[in-house]
Amino acid sequence: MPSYKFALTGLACLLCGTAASAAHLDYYKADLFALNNSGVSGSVYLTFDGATSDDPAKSILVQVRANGLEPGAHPAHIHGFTAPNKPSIAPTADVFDPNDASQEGNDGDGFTELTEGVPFYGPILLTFEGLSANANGKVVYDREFDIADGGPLDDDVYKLFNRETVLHGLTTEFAPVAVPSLGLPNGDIDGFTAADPNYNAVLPIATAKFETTTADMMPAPVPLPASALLLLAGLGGLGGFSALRRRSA
Ligand SMILES: [Cu+2]
Repeated sequence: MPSYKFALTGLACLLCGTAASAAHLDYYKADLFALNNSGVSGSVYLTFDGATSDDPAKSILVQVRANGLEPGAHPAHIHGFTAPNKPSIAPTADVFDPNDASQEGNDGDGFTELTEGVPFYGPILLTFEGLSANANGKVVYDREFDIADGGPLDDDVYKLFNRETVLHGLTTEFAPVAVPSLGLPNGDIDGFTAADPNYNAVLPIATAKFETTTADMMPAPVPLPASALLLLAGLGGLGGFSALRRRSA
């Protein structure tokens, strides 16, 4: 009987362990809507990795696959409100006409500026650090971020379908305008006053709200750069070589 009992306990523990280690993943996708005639297209994907009994840490994997950006670094974020379940709204053409000065908070200068977008989508909740476009204006970005338990990006508390992504940064030929309240020397644009071409780092270029999706809709991870592959091949080669030496010795 002791051996039977041991076997049963072992089986129970095995099942228990399987359940505990099962990942708690939620998937979201935002199909980008171009703002300010940026020509940007693509999608932003989130994989929320929630707590399990053997791994209480929470994280979000951010994946951006986009085209049509100016080459170089771009600010990009998840925006949202900290009030429970208050959804962000994408300032797309159906809710915000940048030429309509009669709309509250709209200067009617043809641009959807940061200061006009924030009331719709809320403050920054997460910055996609290190995001940049290559020489062809393409972004392929994967990065995982730790998420505070109970914080505004904890999908268990504030569902991520209430959140929104915004990509920023565009060169225009209009006069930059300071936004002292945000500490930005050129955070706005006077779309009525022509100027030399100048880069406005915070001008929104694309936005979208996240929608729930499934694992099969997520992009493949960023392939390793060629240098990393060479290094791995080199390490593998060395390992193979030493194994060969051990055998022949
Ligand atoms: Cu932003």
